[in-house]
Amino acid sequence: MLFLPLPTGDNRASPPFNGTYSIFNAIEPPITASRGMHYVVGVTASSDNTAVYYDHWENGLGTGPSGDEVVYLSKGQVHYFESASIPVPRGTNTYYDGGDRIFVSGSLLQLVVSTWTEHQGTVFSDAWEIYPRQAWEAAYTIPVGQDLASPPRNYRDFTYVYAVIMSGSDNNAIQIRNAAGTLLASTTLNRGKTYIYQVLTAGTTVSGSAPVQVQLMTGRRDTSGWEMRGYTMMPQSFWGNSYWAPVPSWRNANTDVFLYNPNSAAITVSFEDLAGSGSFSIPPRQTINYRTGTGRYVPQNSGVHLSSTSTFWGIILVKVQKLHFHAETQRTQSLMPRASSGISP
Ligand SMILES: [Ca+2]
Ligand SMILES: [Ca+2]
Repeated sequence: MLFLPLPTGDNRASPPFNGTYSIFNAIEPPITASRGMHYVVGVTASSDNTAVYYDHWENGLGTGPSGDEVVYLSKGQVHYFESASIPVPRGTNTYYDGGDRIFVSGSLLQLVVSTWTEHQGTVFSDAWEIYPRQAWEAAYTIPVGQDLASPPRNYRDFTYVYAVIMSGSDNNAIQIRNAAGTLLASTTLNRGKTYIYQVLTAGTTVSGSAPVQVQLMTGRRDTSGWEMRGYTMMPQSFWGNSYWAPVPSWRNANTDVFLYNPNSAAITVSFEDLAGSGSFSIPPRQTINYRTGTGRYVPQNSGVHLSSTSTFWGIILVKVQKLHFHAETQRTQSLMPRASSGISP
């Protein structure tokens, strides 16, 4: 079972958010709200006779293999649920959108969500890989925050960082804390409902009294243009101390990896790529990128192996220059632990 994240319509009381529209509009205003939002869900079946039950929130969420629509897929078949011009503010008319539920029987389903504003279109968007409800946990640590955009790091890609937190059950007590453990915000979410939090500092933690899923929307805006990126957060219990980052740089695209040390002591991270190997240190509860640690981006045609004696995690960022748009599109990815990726060095 999956819950679709990134709704256009869930509001936080103060400051007001009209769901993801408000985030897009914060990164690159003004975006015309009256043109609405676009939302696409792409699903791929891993075996024949896969039944995909689509359950809209607008008429209430059901449980188990039920919903408002059933699609049958064969192995490798792709299907899209897509809506255009979803109103802002949202209202309750039916669209394919965040807050809906998908139940799958017959196979594992690969599911990717993309959303954008109709005003700006797909040049200002990204895609999020969505984990099934069974893979959610109740504790997450966000490896990036808006403080990274300032000195000494100057990682401008994180000028804006928003966490979009969704609950899979009713009466889920959500707490947001900084890396030192100080409570920053709290709320209670029901099933399929969302809370948006602007992440000011790297290492901010999200916890629930029951499992949640957490998506990130990050952005920058300056004289060279604007850009937005999306990430799906991995629960902290899945973090490890050895990763393969399988995304190389290529012509006109630089790949970087942002690594967070959740420990109370500095850790040493060893790296190996096609250009060589070495190690660098990450201070306690801080984030540094591959370029800072190694002096270079991930080389072309090269993956990266990263390991440490302690737990850490990170996200991969690819910057693709698209000069015609005077903006950038990008691919993003979260680091997968070696144990779950099945890749051997
Ligand atoms: Ca819907
Ligand atoms: Ca329904």
